[in-house]
Order: sequence, then C-alpha cells, then structure tokens
Amino acid sequence: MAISLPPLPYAKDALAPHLTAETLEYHYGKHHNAYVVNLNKFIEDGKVDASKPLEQIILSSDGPIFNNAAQVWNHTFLWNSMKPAGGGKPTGAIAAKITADFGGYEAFRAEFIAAAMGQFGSGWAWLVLDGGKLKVTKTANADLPMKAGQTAILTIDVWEHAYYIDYRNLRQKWVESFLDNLVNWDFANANLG
Ligand code: MN3
Repeated sequence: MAISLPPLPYAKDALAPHLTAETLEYHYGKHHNAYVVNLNKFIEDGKVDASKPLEQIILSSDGPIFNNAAQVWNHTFLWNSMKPAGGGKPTGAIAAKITADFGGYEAFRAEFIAAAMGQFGSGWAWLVLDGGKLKVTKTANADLPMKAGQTAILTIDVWEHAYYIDYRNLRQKWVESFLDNLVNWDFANANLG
C-alpha cells in the first residue's frame, strides 16, 4: 500500500502571519509531498516493503530511501509541533520537566535557539527525551532522534525552504517566532507520554 501525505492539522493560512499560506503551499504542498511521491516510487519498484510501518522503514534503511522516509516522518511531526496561537511558556507536565531538566524555560529557550542556529546547512533542531531526560539536539539533513534511540518531543525545520519565503535569510527570527507564536505544547505533553 502506498504512503499517503497526511492532512495538515490546520488550514494553510492558520499560522499566519508567523508562517504564511504561501510557505505552507510550498513546504507542505510541494516539499513534504515530494518526499511522499519519492518514497512511493521506491515502493512501486519493490525496494521498500510498504507493509512495514513508516518508523520501521526509516530504521531499516539508509541512503535515498532513508532520506525520503525520514523526511516524510519529520514533516508530519513538524506540522504537529505547531498550532495557531501557540508558543510561549509551556504548560502541563512538560513545563515541570523543562524546569527540572534545563533549570527553567529561559535556559531551554536559549539552548533550543543555539541548536537551531548552530546547525550548519540543512537540518532540524529537536526537544527529545533521552534516557528519561529532556535534551535539545540538532540533526543534519533528514536525520532524526529515533535513529539515536531518542523520543522526539518537538521539532523545528531549519532547512532554508522552511523560512525563506517569510523570513528570508533570518533563521533566528524564524526560530524565535516558532518558540513565541507557534509551538504546540499540547503535542509536546502528548509525546512525553
Ligand atoms: Mn522541510
């Protein structure tokens, strides 16, 4: 069975002005969709066993198959990491865990921005659970926490295609706006389990 592009969890214009409908048209409608189309070509060619869950395809592949499968997963996770009128300080269990593991929200925020800014070229910054502790990490290209045995809690895409329409070259403005206006802490709490 083919892999399908999951529906966006909100309307394409729902994150404006922090992320515009034009960005979602391209980032979801073109980039995310292209990873789905590419992965389906590998399935059609018999190179990928589509009866496996996406996570198993990711963990058992490398090269172009891994890149496309991981990017399908990463982008679905990204859309869920944001919500309209999100951002700001965390609530619920994740708030207490951030205080316990980073010393406070401001320390987490600074570390997350540093990771997102420190990822040279294309990649992702993450809040992950690693051995029961929250950590901030960054990965290059399509790489993702499950490959390192970590549980993803939140992510931001720092490939240029994620922010260039709305923020041009100003990656830091994109990262700050993500934290202040878009983060879906309900999703983070759900991932904490
Ligand atoms: Mn992307």
